[in-house]
Amino acid sequence: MHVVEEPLGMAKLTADFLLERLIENGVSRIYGYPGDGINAIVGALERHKDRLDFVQVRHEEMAAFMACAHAKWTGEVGVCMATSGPGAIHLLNGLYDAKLDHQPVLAIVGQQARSGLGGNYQQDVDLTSLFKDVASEYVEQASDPVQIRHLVDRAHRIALDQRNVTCLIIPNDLAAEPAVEDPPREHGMTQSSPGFKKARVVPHPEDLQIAAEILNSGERIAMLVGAGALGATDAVIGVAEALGAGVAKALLGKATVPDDLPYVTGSIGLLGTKPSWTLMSECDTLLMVGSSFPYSEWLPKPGDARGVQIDIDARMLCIRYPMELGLVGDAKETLEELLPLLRPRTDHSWRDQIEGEVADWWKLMQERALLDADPINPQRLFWELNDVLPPNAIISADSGSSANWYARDVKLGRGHKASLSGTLATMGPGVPYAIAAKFAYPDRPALALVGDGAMQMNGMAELITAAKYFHKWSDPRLVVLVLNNQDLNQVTWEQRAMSGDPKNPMTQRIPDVHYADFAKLIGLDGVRIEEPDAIAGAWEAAFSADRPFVIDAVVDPNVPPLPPHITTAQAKSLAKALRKGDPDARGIIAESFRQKILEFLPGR
Ligand SMILES: Cc1ncc(C[n+]2csc(CCOP(=O)(O)OP(=O)(O)O)c2C)c(N)n1
Ligand SMILES: [Mg+2]
Repeated sequence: MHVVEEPLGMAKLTADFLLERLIENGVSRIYGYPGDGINAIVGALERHKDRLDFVQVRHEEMAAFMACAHAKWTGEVGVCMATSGPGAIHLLNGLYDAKLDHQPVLAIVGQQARSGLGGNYQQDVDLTSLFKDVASEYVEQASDPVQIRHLVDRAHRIALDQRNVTCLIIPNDLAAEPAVEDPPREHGMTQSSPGFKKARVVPHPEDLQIAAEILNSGERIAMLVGAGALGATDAVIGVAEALGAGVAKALLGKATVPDDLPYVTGSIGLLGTKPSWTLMSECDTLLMVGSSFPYSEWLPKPGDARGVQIDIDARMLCIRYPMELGLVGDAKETLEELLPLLRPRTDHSWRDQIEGEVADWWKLMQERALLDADPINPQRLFWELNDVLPPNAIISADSGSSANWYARDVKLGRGHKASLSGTLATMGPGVPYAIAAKFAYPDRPALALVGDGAMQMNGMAELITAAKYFHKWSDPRLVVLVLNNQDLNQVTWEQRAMSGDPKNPMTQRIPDVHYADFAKLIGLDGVRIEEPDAIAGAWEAAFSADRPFVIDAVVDPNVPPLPPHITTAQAKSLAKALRKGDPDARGIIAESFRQKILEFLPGR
C-alpha cells in the first residue's frame, strides 16, 4: 500500500480520483443506486456533479439496462454503478443484455472492506467470480489506490474496443483512502493514459474482389443487415441498388434502412415478414452484413445460395450459414469499397418480384391491423403509430408480443433510432431504454412499446424515475404504450405453437392494472383506451403532452403473433392446444380466420 504524506482531511480521495478519471475518459453520466459498499464514491459524486451526472434508478438492473441503452443510442461507453453484494447482483441481467448485444458497458461495483474479505462478512460476495462471465473481457478488483488510474483507463478502452462489458470492483475502504493519481516511476508500477480511436477496418483488396465476383455472378441477391450496419445506411442502399437486391433486417438492425424503400422486406424470422421469407428461400446469393441473427432455419437452405458475410468481429463470421467468404470489416467502409467493384444489373425481374411482395405485404399488414378484435386489435395501435411517429423519435420495444408488432408493423425512417433486447431477449428493457434515450437526447421524443407483464415486472417502478427527472428534459415527451392483454401473451402463444399446450391461466394470466391512473398518481399523464376509435386520439395526446404519458391499451390476447411461415409441426401443435381445452380457443379461431393466418397453414 502507498503511504501518502498529505494529512487525510486535505487529500483527494480515491473515490474522487476514480470519478475524475472516468470524466477524463469521456464519461458524463452514471446510472446507479447507492449503498454503503460505495459510500465514498457516492460522496464524491456530489463533489463532481457539475461534470458527471448521476441518474438514480429504482433497481440496479435498470441502471444496467440504461447503461446498455446509452451505449446503443450514442456509441459511447454506458456506465452503471451499484453497491456490493445485493446491488452488484441486481446489475447482472442488464449487463448480460449488453454483453449479448455487443455493447460497451462499464459496471462499477462496491465491495466490503479489504480487511473483512474472506471473513464471511456481511454482504461479502465473491464479485470477481460473479462477474467473471458477464465481464469476461475485463473484471478487476482494486487492492491498492495506485491501480485506479490504469483500471479506469483499461476498463473504458477495453469496453469500447471489444464492444463488451467490463467491471471494476472497488472495496469501500479503498475508495475512502487518499488518491494516488500518479504512480511512482518504479518497478511494479504501470503508467497508463486514457483515450480510444476506432480503427478503420477493411478487408484486403483481393478479398473484396472475390466478394465482388461472387455477388456479380448471382442473379437473385438477398441482403441481411443487422445492428453492425446501423451507421451504414447509404452504403447498404448503394450496394442493394447496384445488385438489384432485396434487403431484410434483423431485429437489432431495424433502423438500418428506411422501411419506405420498396425493396426492403423488413424483419426476418419468427417476428418477420413473408417477403423476407421469400427473399431468403428463393435467393441464389446471400450477403450478410453486421448481423448475428440466430435462427438459421430462416436463412437459405445450406447449398442453395452462395454466401458472403461482413462483420467487424471474426468470431461472428460464418456461424449461421456456410459462407463461401467471411470478411472482417466495418460495414460502412467495407460496403463503400465493395460498391465500385459491383456490376450494375440490367435484369430487374428479381427486384420486381421482391418489390411486388413487399407492396402486397404492407397491404396485408394494413388489412390485418384494421380488423376488429376484442376490444382492440394490438396491430392497429402500431399501424396508426406510423401516422404520428415523430421523425426524430427514439423507440424501444420489450420482449413479448410488442416485439412482433414493432418488428412487422412499425415503419422506421432515416431519423429514427430503435432497439430492444435482441439477443438476451429479456423482459424489462422497454421503459429503461426509453429513459436512457431521454438523458442522451433530451430534445428528442422517446417511445417505449411494452407488454403489461414487463410493465408489472419493472416498467411501473421505473416510471417513477421518469417522474423524478422529466423536468430536466428540454422535450419532456416520453411515451409508454402498454399492451394490456392481461396475459403473458408471447409465451402463451409459444406454448400453443411449440408444445401443443393450451393456455394455462395459472401461469399465464396477469392482473389488470390501470397503468394510466398510476402514471397520473405519480405526476405523469396517461389515458386508458378500450376501443379502436380511441387510438388516434391517444397517440395525438401522448405526442403533444407536456410530460411522460402512458397509453394503457386494452388489447385482445387472441390475435395470433404467429410467424409468417408456419411449419407443419407448429400448425399441428397449435391445433392440438386448441383441442385440449384452451380457454381462449373460440376467440383464437375467430381471430385467426379474420387475420388470414390460416392461409399460411400447410395443406391450405
Ligand atoms: C426476464 C424474463 N422472464 C421471462 C421471459 C419469457 N417471456 C418472454 S415474453 C414473455 C411474456 C411477456 O408478457 P407481457 O410483457 O405481458 O407481453 P405480451 O406478450 O403479453 O404482450 C415472457 C414471460 C423473458 N423473456 N424474460
Ligand atoms: Mg401481456
